[in-house]
Amino acid sequence: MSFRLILVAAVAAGLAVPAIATPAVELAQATPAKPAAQALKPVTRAAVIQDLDNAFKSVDANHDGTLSKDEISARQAQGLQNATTRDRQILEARFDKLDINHDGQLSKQEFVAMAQPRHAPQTPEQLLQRLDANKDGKVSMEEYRRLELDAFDKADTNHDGTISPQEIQAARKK
Ligand SMILES: [Ca+2]
Ligand SMILES: [Ca+2]
Ligand SMILES: [Ca+2]
Repeated sequence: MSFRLILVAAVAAGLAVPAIATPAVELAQATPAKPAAQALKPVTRAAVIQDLDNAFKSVDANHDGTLSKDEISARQAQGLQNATTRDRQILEARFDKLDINHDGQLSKQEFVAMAQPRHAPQTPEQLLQRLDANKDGKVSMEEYRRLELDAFDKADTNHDGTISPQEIQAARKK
């Protein structure tokens, strides 16, 4: 529970999130990374819904209001590709720093090759199964919101519709 909440807070705050996440977060993650925010900020329920809905719409390629396995699969592939590209950029930058004397002991190609293509922690089928509450084989926007909002509501202990920095801290300690 506390883990999921941290994800909710992190996503809403635009922070980088760990690789393991709720399905909705995992898909949301597949969108290009937002710049990292520094301090914890209050997170409103409305903002969480807005983020989830935006993520949902970006996955819903044919705009029919539900997410099919193919749409989930396509987004996963796109996200993994972005992540792999980021890995390579980081490694290239690291190499440029290390290779001070340019003696060619380790070729850039070999070094960058260490970045293996990423693998999704869950198959599209598994993601669909976790999100698809009514088991009709598609994910509705309501279903997409559910896991995250459950976590949000548990964390919002005074039920004012906002997770304050204090509530975020409290949930982390649980
Ligand atoms: Ca669709
Ligand atoms: Ca469904
Ligand atoms: Ca609150």
